[in-house]
Amino acid sequence: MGTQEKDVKVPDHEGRRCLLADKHIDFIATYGKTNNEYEYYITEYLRMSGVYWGLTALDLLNNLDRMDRQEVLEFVKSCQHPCGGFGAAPRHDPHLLYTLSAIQILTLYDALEEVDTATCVRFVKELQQPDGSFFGDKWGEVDTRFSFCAVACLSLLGQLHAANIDKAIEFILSCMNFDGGFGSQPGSESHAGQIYCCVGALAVVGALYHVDVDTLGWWLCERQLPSGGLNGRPEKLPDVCYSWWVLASLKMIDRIHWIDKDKLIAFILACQDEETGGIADRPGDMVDPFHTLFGIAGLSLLGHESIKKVNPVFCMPETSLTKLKVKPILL
Ligand code: GRG
Ligand code: ZN
Repeated sequence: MGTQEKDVKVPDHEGRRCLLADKHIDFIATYGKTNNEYEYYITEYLRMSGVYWGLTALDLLNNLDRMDRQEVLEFVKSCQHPCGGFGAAPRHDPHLLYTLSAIQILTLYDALEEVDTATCVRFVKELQQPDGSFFGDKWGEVDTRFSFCAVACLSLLGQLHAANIDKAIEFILSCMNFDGGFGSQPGSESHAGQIYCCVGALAVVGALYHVDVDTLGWWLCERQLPSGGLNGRPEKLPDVCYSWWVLASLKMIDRIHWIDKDKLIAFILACQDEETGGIADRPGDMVDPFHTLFGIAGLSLLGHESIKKVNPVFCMPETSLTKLKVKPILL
């Protein structure tokens, strides 16, 4: 007897919805200002990333001007520490996760010169360890997410050479598994989110030729379930954010055509809230800015005509990356 695959039902009429762009724009632009104050308050610990998710979603929908540029830039500046790193909110400790989000926001606004980028480069570089891995902050947790954050930050700042790139590659490759995927550390199970980070970091440093494209591509396209949605590893439920982690990885290794596009589009569209706007992880669940961004970014990779083209490595509109000196190298 085979094991029952976990999945969800997509009601037929919901999959046939169209993209409710105006509703999503309103949802993002009013987030934290209207009726979700409690939710806004309890998510302060990740505010910088929340601002990046919201701004990127708006930009992909051609509505970046719905936010007050000066207000956002003041917020970002107020989160930089003398060491160069950024916290999630004022007075929060600096961390690579929020440092990348801050640098991404500044890049979206073409405003990198408004902060101290030289000390930021030093902050990132000093978190690299002798084995090539990166600590997320001074407390010493190691994770391939932080390798991605580090090289992505340095690349956006035009300072990739500041870190030991050969060692960074060596560490990422030590996290590669027999199934072609990558985990958070050497020996950890493959997970689509970590795969995005490792494949993305290798693309940034021009070392994607190390991946086993067929094995990894097969593992990634096996993430699609009968509902059309993608999960992050075997035996897990589908979730809209994997439309980003999985699809962006497939795009980087030139295997996006191994996915059933129409079924995935229908799944993402079924996760929209028709009343409030916004996209949820699964049909009928509560919407949030995180899944709203990754749903929209996924639709962009799938070629949706009313969404700007998204860069599969940085998850930012291609239009905001024109000044990048060294571009990621995809397969
Ligand atoms: C610039 C887009 C961008 C990202 C920055 C931090 C980072 C780099 C990437 C995070 C990648 C990652 C690990 C994503 C996974 C997020 C997620 C849904 C985790 C939940 O995992 P589980 O295993 O849940 O608890 P499942 O879905 O497996 O049930
Ligand atoms: Zn999710």
